[in-house]
Amino acid sequence: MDFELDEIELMVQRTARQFAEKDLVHRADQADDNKDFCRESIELLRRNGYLGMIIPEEYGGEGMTGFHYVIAKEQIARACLSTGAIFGAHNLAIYCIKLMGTEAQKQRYLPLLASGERIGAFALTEANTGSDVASIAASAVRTDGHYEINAAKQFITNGGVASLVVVFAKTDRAAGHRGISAFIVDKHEHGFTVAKEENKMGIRGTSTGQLVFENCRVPVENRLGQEGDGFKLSMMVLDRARPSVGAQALGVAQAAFEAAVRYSQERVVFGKPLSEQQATRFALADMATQIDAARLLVYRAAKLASAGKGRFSKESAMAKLFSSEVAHWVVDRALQIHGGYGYMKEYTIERLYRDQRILEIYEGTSEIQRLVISGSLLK
Ligand code: COS
Repeated sequence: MDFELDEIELMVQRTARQFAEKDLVHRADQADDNKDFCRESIELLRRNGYLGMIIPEEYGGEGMTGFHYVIAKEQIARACLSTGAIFGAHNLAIYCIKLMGTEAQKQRYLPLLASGERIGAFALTEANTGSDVASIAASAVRTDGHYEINAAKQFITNGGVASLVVVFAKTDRAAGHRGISAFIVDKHEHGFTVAKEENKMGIRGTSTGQLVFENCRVPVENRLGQEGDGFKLSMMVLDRARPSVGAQALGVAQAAFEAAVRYSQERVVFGKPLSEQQATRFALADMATQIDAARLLVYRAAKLASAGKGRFSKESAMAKLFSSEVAHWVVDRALQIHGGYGYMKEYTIERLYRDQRILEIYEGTSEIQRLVISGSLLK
C-alpha cells in the first residue's frame, strides 16, 4: 500500500497544521483549568470548517474522506489533544448517521452537525459496562409511534456540550447483543440531562459527562437502522473511529518527540548538549522509529476505513493498540529527557503525559483491541 500523500491530502495536512499552530497550540496549556475551553474549541473547529469535514457536500459538509479526517486530526492533536478528542466525539455521531441513517435522517441532522447548530456525542458506555457492550442496561420501550428511553450513560465525551447524541439502548432484553438499538436523541427536541461532569486526569479541556435519559420520548423515525442493529452499528463506527484515535496518538507522540529534541539541544550536561550524548541520541532514534511505524499502521487502517469495503476490524484495532502504546512510551521517554523539569507544570510535557493516558482506554481499551485482533486471527 502506498502512503505518499497526494496533492489534496498534503493540502489537508498543511491547512490543519496552520490552523493548529495559529489557533490551538497557544491555548492547549490553558485547557486544564478553563471551563469554557471546550466551547471555544468547538467554535474554532466550526469556523475552520472541521465540524462537517466528513459530511458529504449535499448535506452541508466538506465531503472529505475518513483518511483526510485522520490526517487533519493528527495535526490538531499535535497542538491540543483535548480539541482532537472533542472533534472525535462529534464525528462518532456523524459516523452513526452516515452509516445507518435514512435519507430523511441525513437531510435533517447532518446539516445541523456540519454547521455546529448541533454538537455530537456517542452514548454507549454505562457505569457498569464499557467493554462488554452487549450487557448495557439502557432500555427503549416502543409505545404509540415513539420509544421511551431510560438510560444513564457514563464517561460521554462532549457530554456537557452535546446537543445531538446517538444513544444505544435495549429494545429486546432477552436477545443479548441482537437486542440493542440506536437512536438519534436531539437535546432540543427530546431532552436529557447532564447529571455530572467528570474531573479528569488529562484531556481536561474536554467535557466528559454523565447523561441521564428519563422517560425520554423519541419518535420511531429517530431509530438508526432496524431494531437490533445497534450493536453492529457501534462496532462499525468504532472500526472507523479507532484509526482516528490512532491519529490523536500520533499527534501527541510527535509533539512530545519535538519537545524532547528541542530540550535536548538546549540542555547542557557534562559539558555538552544532551543531544550530543549517545543515550539521548538512541532514545530519539527509537522514538522517531516507533512514531513512523505507528503512522504506517494508522494510515493503512484509515485508508481501509475510507474505502469502506469489507471488514477491517483487525487493522483498525492494530492501529489503535500500537499507536496508543507508542504515544505512552514516547511521551514517557520525552519526559525522562526533560528530567526534573518534565515533571513540572511549566513544561508542556507534564500535560502531554497526563493527556496521552486516555488513548489506551477510550474507544476500546488496549485489552479490547487485543481481543479483536486475536479474534480475527483465530477465526
Ligand atoms: N462490524 C460489524 N459487525 C460486527 C463487528 C464489526 N466490527 N464486530 C462484531 N460484529 C458482529 C458479529 O458479526 C456478530 O454478529 P451476529 O450477531 O450476526 O453473530 C455480533 O456483532 C457479535 O460479535 P461478537 O460475538 O464478536 O461480539 P462480542 O460480544 O464478543 O464483543 C467486543 C466483541 C468485545 C470486541 C466488543 O464488545 C467491543 O468492541 N467492545 C468494546 C467497546 C468499546 O470500545 N467501548 C468503548 C466505549 S465507546 S467510546
